[in-house]
Amino acid sequence: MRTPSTPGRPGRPIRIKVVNPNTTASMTTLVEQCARAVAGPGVTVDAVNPVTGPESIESHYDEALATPGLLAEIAAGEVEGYDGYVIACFGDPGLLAARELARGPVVGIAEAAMRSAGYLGRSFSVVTTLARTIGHAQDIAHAYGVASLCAGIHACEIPVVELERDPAARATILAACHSALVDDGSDVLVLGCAGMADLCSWLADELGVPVVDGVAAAVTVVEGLVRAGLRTSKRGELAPPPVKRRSTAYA
Ligand code: 2AL
Repeated sequence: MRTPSTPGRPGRPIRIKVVNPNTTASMTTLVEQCARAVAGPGVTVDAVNPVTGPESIESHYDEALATPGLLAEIAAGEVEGYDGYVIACFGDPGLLAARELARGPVVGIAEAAMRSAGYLGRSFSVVTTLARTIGHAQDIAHAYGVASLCAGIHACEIPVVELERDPAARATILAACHSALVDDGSDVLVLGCAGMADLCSWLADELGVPVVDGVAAAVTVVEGLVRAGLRTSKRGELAPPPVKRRSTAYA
């Protein structure tokens, strides 16, 4: 029998950098706790957020403003020696640009959650923050090729920063998840915001269906890809961006 080989696998602990692209440090702490909770032995996870940019991302404008800070964190991560990255915002802002900068895998939480949900049931429903983010979530579900599995995307109408502050948030999200499952006839629930990550197992117990938190899903995927010695392809579209003059922090 041939000896299995895993080319490019790091011969040291795997280091994953989780970037919360908004500037709310308390949310970064929550995301880091949830990310570390699923990381395997010998895996270190550090969560960071940019110092400049919006406090939350719930519009196309927010996404555009958050992306330079996110990319600066990816570029810094390459110098710091991280093996892979998670983009911890459900719109997956800057995902393809981040892949151009990184050698290791870069996984967005929406992509990881929606793809993982496809393994767990016939169809999934998403419960997100504001209704204005639904169109973008639909767009990326199409882009990832999983739109046919997505039975519906629903808003709880709680702004991102209120997820931590609003004492009624848990009950509102639970009610939104319950009616999403009933309305859509789906059998898996996807959480549509990194700020909901800490509610995942409680919601699964309450709802009696698998609940996928994208932070946990993305960490698991990055860890698995790195363990398997797999990195971002540098052959074509995701090769490093062309060298040119750029007046940005990360050029
Ligand atoms: C998010 C998220 O995950 N982080 C953030 O700032 N906004 N998603 C959302 N649907 O509002």
